[in-house]
Amino acid sequence: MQATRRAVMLGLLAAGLAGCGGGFGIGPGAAPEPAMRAVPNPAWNAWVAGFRPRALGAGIDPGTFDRAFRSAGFLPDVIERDRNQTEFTRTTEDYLSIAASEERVSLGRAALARHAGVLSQIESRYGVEAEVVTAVWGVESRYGERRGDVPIVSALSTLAFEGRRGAFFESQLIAALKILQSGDTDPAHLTGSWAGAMGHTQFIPTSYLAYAVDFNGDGRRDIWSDDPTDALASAAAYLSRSGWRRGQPWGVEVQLPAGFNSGLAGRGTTRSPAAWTAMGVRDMDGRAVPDHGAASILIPMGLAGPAFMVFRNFTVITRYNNAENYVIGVGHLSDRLRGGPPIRGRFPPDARGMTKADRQELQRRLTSAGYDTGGTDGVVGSKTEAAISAYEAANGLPVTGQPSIPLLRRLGG
Ligand SMILES: [Ca+2]
Repeated sequence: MQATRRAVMLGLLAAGLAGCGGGFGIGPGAAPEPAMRAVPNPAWNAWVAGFRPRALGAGIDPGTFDRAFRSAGFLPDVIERDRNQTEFTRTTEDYLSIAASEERVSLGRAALARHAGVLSQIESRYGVEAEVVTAVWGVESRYGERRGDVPIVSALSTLAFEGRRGAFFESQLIAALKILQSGDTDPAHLTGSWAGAMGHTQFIPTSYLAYAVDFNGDGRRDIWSDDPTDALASAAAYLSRSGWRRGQPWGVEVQLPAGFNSGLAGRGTTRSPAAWTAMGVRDMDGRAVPDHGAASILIPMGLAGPAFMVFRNFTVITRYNNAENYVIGVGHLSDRLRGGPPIRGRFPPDARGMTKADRQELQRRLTSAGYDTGGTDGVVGSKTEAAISAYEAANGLPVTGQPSIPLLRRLGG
């Protein structure tokens, strides 16, 4: 989970398009973050003292600054996360297995029903469909379940002090202090992920300042509280101001004609749906795709995997988070929340020659043999690897922690 989130975060931070957190709610590990503890660090204290005049120069008043830092501290775990170089990017299949799992779909439909009134008001005000706002919520924090409890001033000051991308984190820290100065929340409630994404929809502080709204009218833009109203409206405001077109799809799954030139795939090539139709591209029922405006074809797992025709609203979601899997995840989850079907195209076997069904079967067999894989979603995460290692060790095999067809066979039927 950490690696996934981190890869997404880094991608969007590096691209300078950072809107929000990038999928705090995405991950095979259902467990929340372990609590992070501050430890004394004289060098961090010195950095804070040196930062204080810069913050005051940026318009932060001394009282706000001192209140914010009274309970703040250096968080070594944040540095560890930031330096952890084991990041990787999940395949689109794995990403969708998590982002649009049956569980996340059913939780989302329940959330949609529970908040139908306010989501409908948000849709009227901002022109962003309830299912889309709910899908962002689901991917970002699992509908508010994983908002993050890391103190933001501590996390951002630790990252700014550490120095790698220090300027970026210092600007986020100043934005966080502005949030406190505005009175929208107080230091105890200013919490989020280790890299500074906050609340139900995982806004980073600068995005909060630019887009957060007080939708329930209590005078505070509160994206942290149990009531998701302001956070959902803020996400809608963000998408709306990024150019969202109501009633238009983000994309549709399509089938490509035999011999389709994969060089035409990618966001860099845009054509009208009619032009794609003329080339033989069809929706999954074999019909021409209606004209939703200029469109690109995406084949995130190559020609052997599913294909999507994507439109302007795809690009709007990239303003929130530029990772392609993220946008497909949010878009597809919104379709599922609207009652749409799962992805119909086949996914190719992974690098080990295993399909998702193989990986799920392996997880089921390990589970029945008494090794906890943390679920049977077909996504190989740290729990599945640990289960494989434990099985291998107990059976006198070389310990690899890696799934394989021979291992699946060895585990029998
Ligand atoms: Ca409010």
